Amino acid sequence: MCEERRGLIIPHAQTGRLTCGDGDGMASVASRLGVLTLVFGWAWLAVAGAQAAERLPGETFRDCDACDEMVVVPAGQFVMGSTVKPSQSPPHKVALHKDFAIGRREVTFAEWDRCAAAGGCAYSPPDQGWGRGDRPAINLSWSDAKEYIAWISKETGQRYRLPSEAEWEYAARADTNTSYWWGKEIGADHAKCADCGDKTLRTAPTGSFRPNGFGLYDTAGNAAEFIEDCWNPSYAGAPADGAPWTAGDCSLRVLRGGSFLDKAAGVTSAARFRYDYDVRYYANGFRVARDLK
Ligand SMILES: [Ca+2]
Repeated sequence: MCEERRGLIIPHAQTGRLTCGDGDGMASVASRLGVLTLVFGWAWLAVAGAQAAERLPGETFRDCDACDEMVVVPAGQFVMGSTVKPSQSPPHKVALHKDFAIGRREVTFAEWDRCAAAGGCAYSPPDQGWGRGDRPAINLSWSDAKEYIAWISKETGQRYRLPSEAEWEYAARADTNTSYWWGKEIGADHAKCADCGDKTLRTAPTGSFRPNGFGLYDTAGNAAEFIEDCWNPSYAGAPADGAPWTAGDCSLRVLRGGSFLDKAAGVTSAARFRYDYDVRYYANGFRVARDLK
């Protein structure tokens, strides 16, 4: 009887001979060699495929030429929230156990319009006369965002989703614990907001400012970003594992990062807002996240 493990025939480690019984004839050995080649060929292809699918933290990629540019964010721990406002309290430890991918930019009008043209997104939001292209798609509700998520998932065969609130803040902080990822003060020309230097009250093309340490653009300001979680007025009882908070007032959803309309306090890494899930507003958009294999 040959040595077999989980359906694989194991070659002898030293001689290369099959560890078959003495009674096997040459035809039988040749047949088994053929099986061996086939099995190990499949095994090699499986390993090569797994390696090709593996993405490393910091790696950027797109699932298609016109798809959202994604960046891989490493698993890790951080302290979420702040003591500045009751809605941001209490600060609490969150551990994200898996790497995940998140959009480097807010979903742009170009990306949204592709979804609309394909019939995946029913609504074509107005751009306030500021232009489309690389500007963040605005005038969107949480429900609109979910339509885009469903469409891009189907188109690419990947599991896109909205970020959880914990994932969003972790990615926005990028290993910082200051009010802004760039430091303690709002300063000038770090983001698009009402206190950020250029005071024109409109969006900027995504990626107009330096990205944070994880490679994300415009987490602070520009378009406010819907995330998956239901609204809760504080973090008492919040998940500690990075999962979305599915309990609470789910007719309200959370917006993060503030927008071009907000002053300094509204665009901190800890700032939170709530909005009706089905109401559109000209400061509100979103960015996507995606599971890795
Ligand atoms: Ca933003």
